[in-house]
Amino acid sequence: STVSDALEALTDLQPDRARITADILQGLSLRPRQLPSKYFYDARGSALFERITRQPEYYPTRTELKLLQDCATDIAVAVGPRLHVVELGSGSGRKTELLLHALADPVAYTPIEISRAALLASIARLATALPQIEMLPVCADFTAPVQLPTPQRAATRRLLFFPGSTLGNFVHADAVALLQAMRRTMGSDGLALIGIDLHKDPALIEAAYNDAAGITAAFTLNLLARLNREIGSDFDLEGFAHRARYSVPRLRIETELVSRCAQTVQVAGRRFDFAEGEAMTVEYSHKYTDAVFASLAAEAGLRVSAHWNATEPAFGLRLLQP
Ligand code: AVJ
Repeated sequence: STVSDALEALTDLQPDRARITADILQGLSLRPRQLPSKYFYDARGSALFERITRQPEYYPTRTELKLLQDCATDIAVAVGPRLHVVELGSGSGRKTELLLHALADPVAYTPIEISRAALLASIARLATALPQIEMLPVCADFTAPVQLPTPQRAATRRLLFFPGSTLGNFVHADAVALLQAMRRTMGSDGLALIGIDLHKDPALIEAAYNDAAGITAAFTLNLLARLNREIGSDFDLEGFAHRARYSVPRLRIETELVSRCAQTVQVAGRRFDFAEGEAMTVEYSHKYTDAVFASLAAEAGLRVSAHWNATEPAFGLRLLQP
């Protein structure tokens, strides 16, 4: 595609103000309160996430990029030619570019991305770098059902690309539901390539979510700024602090926004009281062992047909099939 073909093909299902408000009100009514991490990704949130990926402490992105580079040829052989590649939460599309260059004659690429700004920027770059591939972008929350666009040229099968350990942002039941939905989307002859961060020294994991430059803290707090702007809430950004701790029994980073004082926040005409020290959960980043991941996939009716691991720091890619 040319860049203008790609923009013309864009399916726009970006969550609207009513959807976001309903999700936030629901999360604020829970105890502990929860805000969905998918709303981190407005234009500024996506830009802050890109800065996180360049922090020395944040190992996942560079480790996965290197792993993809090292095993790109193996992956291309394992998945075969003429695929329709569909990516969940495509962000900047840096990993995709590597994958698409390695595959044999890919037919089409569908990035599904909640941040329209990130999606448009990645499409502009990829359409220019890979003009032979049909670009069929979708701006949407990938956890909601999405009707996938059909490529003009027939693909042999679909490959769902889900890198970055984004699966780790889902609690067990939601991860199983998402993998089941992916199994239906890929079809009986389809494939999924999933990146998963692996359990390792908790100190290394915690450092990755508490970078010294404070970019992750700014990223977490940006959620409140975004909500204030888009749904008219009045969160005091000075009134909350970022906290990210690794739970060894749960194999996950738990990121919270902790109220620095007793305060009241208004959202859509409703008042929410916070006690001093009260924590809102904003994100989980689950880490996996081989056994935990294989059984998660099995629960969704998928089997691991190939796997590639990076060591020190540990990170994995898994090829799944129905
Ligand atoms: C979006 C899954 C790649 O959980 O590691 C990074 C998001 N949050 N730092 C992750 C994130 C805080 C990230 N992923």
